[in-house]
Amino acid sequence: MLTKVHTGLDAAPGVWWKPAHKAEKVWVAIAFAWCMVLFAMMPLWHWRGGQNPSGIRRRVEPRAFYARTQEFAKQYQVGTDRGLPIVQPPAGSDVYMTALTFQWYPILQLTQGETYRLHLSALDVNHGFSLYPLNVNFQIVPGYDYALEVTPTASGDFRIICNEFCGIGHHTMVGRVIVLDKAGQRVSDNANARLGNGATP
Ligand SMILES: [Cu+2]
Repeated sequence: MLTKVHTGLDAAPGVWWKPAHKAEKVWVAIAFAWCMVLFAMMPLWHWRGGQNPSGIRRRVEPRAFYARTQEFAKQYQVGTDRGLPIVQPPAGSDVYMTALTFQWYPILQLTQGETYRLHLSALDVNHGFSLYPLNVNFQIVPGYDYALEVTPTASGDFRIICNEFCGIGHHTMVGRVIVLDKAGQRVSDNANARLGNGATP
């Protein structure tokens, strides 16, 4: 006995479609109108929103940026933590940080209330800058210098987590930013220090 199998190549028997019901049309219209509202809010948020980063983007050669970061680290190095230099730049200066598989180079030591121009870029692949436990997130793309005007508002020992999968050691890619208090002292009893890998130099 031969059973007819419906393959989808032929139209299904019977009336399988019906014109859209009035209610369905109304819902499609509402959904479309809402899409338009959200679409219009994108430029509105860009111009009126307070959450936009103050970033300046410039093209850079990744190796040149890394060389500049190394030069910067050498200039202002004040210590070492497991092979990575701890760098304390003067207030108001240009600060460099390079993301590479699988580290954030170098460790920055900044002062609360001072303003810095932080330059971020990657040496190899895309990385994600996520300052923990604060909600600060940026894409770090090789070939682009992403400069941000930053003023740390809280002292402590912060971690940078890579939030863009970058390879086999991605989960180990944890960086560190130390923010000294206004008197230039390290905050010793700080809960933030225990949130990351808990290292103390
Ligand atoms: Cu990563």
